[in-house]
Amino acid sequence: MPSFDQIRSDFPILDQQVNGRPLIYFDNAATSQKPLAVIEALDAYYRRDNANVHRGIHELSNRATQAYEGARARAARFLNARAPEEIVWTRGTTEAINLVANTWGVANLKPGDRILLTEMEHHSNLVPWQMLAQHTGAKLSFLPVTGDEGLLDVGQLDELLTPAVKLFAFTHVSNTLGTVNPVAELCQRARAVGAVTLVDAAQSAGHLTVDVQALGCDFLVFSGHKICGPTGIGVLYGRRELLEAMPPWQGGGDMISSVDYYESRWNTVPHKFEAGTPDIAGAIGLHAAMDYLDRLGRDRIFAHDRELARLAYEELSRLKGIRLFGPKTGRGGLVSFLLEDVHAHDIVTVADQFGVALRGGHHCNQPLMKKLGVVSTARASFYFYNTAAEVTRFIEVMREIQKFFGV
Ligand code: 7TS
Repeated sequence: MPSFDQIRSDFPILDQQVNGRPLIYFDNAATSQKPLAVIEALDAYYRRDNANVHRGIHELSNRATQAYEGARARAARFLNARAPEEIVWTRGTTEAINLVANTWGVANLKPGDRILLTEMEHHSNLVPWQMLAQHTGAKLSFLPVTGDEGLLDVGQLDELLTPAVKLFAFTHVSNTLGTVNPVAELCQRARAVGAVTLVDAAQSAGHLTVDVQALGCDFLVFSGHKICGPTGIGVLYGRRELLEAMPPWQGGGDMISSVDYYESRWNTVPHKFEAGTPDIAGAIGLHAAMDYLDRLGRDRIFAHDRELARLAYEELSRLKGIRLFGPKTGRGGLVSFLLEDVHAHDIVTVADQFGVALRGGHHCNQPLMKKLGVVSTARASFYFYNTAAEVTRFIEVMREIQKFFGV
């Protein structure tokens, strides 16, 4: 097994200077970089095998179909789903959540029902449910976050998780706070009142082992681009009985079994949810990414990311006037913070001058920002190709920024 230092050469993009300094890429929660194995899988597909899927009987179409369906089987193994039919390809986390809202949600929710979310959801696990609530007359409730420490106030579930709750949707790892939520416990609590669960694994699937059977969730979603795969491809895992009972969403080619002028019959799952020519190359690239991550070992990746986050948190907490968000211990691989008297965008702009890529803003968590009483934070998010030396350099840069702004 390669060490994490050796794998840097698998990522050509990391070997460059930005503003005259070696690039330190700490914006992995937004999107990860891609290893050669993924870039080469895309290249090989387009050079050798490119054709449409599920329709030709010629050699190239057979190859493309096999590769596309092979990637689905790989995604099922990646999540320990019971069968490839439980994997629906989507454009990403956002589209997967919209698919569930517009199919399962529209079919199952009625006035008086409740959708339970948490106060730390990304807009993509909030806005589709607001739209669904408007459409169906269902109401939203929120499991609170405990302030700057950013834990879910699980004690409030007794009150919030009533039989009126038909869906409990929550994130596995918070993209702003770094909190790692107790998914198995939350799913079990939801099941006890008959609620369906949706886990947003956008920030977890590429960082730690995600086993849908062990977690006991009904739906789980993630994006390929955050786990070393290409943009434009993502996964909706759904329990087969649920997927089979759901109406389709988009209509078109591939999602039907037969079509008449006035009506059609639907294809079997998962094809019922995949209208039109899909992102074949994306699925193939994501297959290579999943192989790559599992060769490294997701448990090792998580241990590495967490150690960098722990180090960054500890070093940042020594800075004068720092405000840190999220749990003190047990966080995932990212740190959100503010330096007194310096706007988050200024931190990010000046860090960029030193070659350090951070993110500053509301991180698609506007309601959470309001709750924390801020408009934005700066965020450093780590992955397995980042090093402790980069964290040390990042802290030096933060000191430079404090000097620059006279803090
Ligand atoms: N859910 C969570 C928890 C996320 O962090 C993100 C993206 C999404 C959903 C949406 O994923 P998409 O691939 O469909 O866009 N989060 C971030 C971020 O933290 N910075 O940029 C994107």
